[in-house]
Amino acid sequence: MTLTLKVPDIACSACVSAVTDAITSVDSSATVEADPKTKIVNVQTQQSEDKIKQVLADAGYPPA
Ligand SMILES: [Cu+2]
Repeated sequence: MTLTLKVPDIACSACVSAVTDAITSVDSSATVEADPKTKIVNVQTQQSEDKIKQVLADAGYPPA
């Protein structure tokens, strides 16, 4: 499934890397695109939306 999440705490490319690593740690086949300007994260994943939101929150980037 494809998720579009707003993650306000993404501020730079290091944040993008952290978010991407967090998601791929639970779904190695996930595709993550995150934009520090819009704070939008697009995720293609086999995991549930709840799982991805939980992972992001645990990584310090809670979705809005
Ligand atoms: Cu950053």
